[in-house]
Amino acid sequence: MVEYDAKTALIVVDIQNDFADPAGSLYVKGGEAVVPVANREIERAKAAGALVVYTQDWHPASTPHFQKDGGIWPVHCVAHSWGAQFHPDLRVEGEVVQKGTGGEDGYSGFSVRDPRTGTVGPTKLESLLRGRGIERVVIIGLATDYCVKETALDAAKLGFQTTVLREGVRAVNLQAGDEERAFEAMRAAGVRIE
Ligand code: VGL
Ligand code: ZN
Repeated sequence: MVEYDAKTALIVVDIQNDFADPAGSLYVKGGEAVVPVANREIERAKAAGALVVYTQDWHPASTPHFQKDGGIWPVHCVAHSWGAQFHPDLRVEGEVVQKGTGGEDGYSGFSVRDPRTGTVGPTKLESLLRGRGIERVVIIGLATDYCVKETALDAAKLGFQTTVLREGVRAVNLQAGDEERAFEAMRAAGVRIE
């Protein structure tokens, strides 16, 4: 069981319809199962005075992130669409950090990357955490092998003590084994898998 306090932030990654609803365009198998886990952790975090923040994949209708525009993904999480909305059962009580809004790949909650130029820029997440004196982060959400992994790797690199709650994440597994490789990469970077 992870412990929360005022210097800990719970980061809830991309629990949006396109990933978490079986009818979503990039449905992650078992994605809906993370919703009650997230709600339980949000409750525990809040009770302990921890910060709760949410990330939201938020793409324009056309972006090189999408297959149809030269990328690898089906169209998903288009700004303001049903698929981009948080799962209706998710408790949303905290600040939301949107990523990919300018057509970038936004895998990490901390940074976005222009797929054409490779330029990486920050989101508001780090300054939000620093402003609250956060030292530790707990990460849950979707998907283990993309946004959860990249968010956890960035968090560890930025010096936050980082824990990923295994029960609260699910993987895309585009290739067999991606999930295990993601856990390995996170562990190698000093992330605790709980
Ligand atoms: C994600 C693929 C494309 C994620 C976002 O949230 O893990 N995966 N965009
Ligand atoms: Zn995306």
